[in-house]
Amino acid sequence: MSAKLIDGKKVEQITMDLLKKDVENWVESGNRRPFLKVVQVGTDPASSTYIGAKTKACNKVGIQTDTTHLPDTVSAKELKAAIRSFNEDDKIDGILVQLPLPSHLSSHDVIESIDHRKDVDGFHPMNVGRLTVDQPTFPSCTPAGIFELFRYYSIPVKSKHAVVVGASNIVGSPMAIMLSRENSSGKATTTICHKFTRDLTTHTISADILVVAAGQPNLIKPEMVKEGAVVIDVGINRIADETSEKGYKLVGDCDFEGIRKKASWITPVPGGVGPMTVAMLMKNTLLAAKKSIYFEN
Ligand code: L34
Repeated sequence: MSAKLIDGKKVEQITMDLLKKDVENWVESGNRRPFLKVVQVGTDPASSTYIGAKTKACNKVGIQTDTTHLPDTVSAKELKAAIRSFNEDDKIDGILVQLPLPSHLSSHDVIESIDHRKDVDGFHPMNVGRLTVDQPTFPSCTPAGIFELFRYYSIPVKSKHAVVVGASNIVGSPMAIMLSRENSSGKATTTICHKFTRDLTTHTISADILVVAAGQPNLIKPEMVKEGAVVIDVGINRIADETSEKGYKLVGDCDFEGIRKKASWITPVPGGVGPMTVAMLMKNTLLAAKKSIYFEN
């Protein structure tokens, strides 16, 4: 078998075109243009790249945005004071603090200081909690983007065995919740694997849908994948490469060339899940502006 390619760039473009129309309709009906506030602490180059992609996407769909840059020496108190001022600013619809944060800052504390009605990442415990009990919420962007890809390519999820490798708060955990819930588009039998899992292959080999978000290049090899599986590679690792202009190349967590001979569907890196993360952030920001999830008190 040779896997069909899941083209994240293409689905991103289609999604963004629809969102642009939604934003224009919203503004033409007399509403203020949506506004996304991004916060970057420090100068991590990967974070700068991702924020660049988000800013570009905002410009494309007509969402206003700016980025507040804070030094990596910023104290928790100063960072939370900045977030408080954004919470209180009626012109700001969505707030995003790019992760990872420098090690002296607790991402839990920082995320909890964001008003959950502006938490367009869907990382606040209120939004994660609502996700787990099937209440309207901001779904976190990467899992939501993966579900968009399933929908676009008519890849069935219900009653399949889904295996998620990696249990991070950003991807693995919310992905597993969305796959497993009865009332969502999931309804899959779901296994979560993580760094304490014994004999990873026992689990991955039985996956109809394999979602890999471990941040470890070449973790998943062809012999770990079932014939005909759907393989979603969320990993985005920078590997030194002198032949490229940037000095690095991007690879996922899967042996792409080996696995594409066995899988039925596969996402490339780059051009797979990454672009969808950004498109879903635009969607959540519009939901925040429309107050679709939480009503004004
Ligand atoms: N708060 N922090 C917060 N929210 C997020 O949703 C993220 N994430 C992850 C890191 N920290 C975060 C992102 O935005 C990862 N991530 C992200 C965003 C965009 C892309 C990848 C990861 C992306 O656009 N990827 C492109 C290639 C980009 C490149 O050249 O490096 C792709 O085609 O995969």
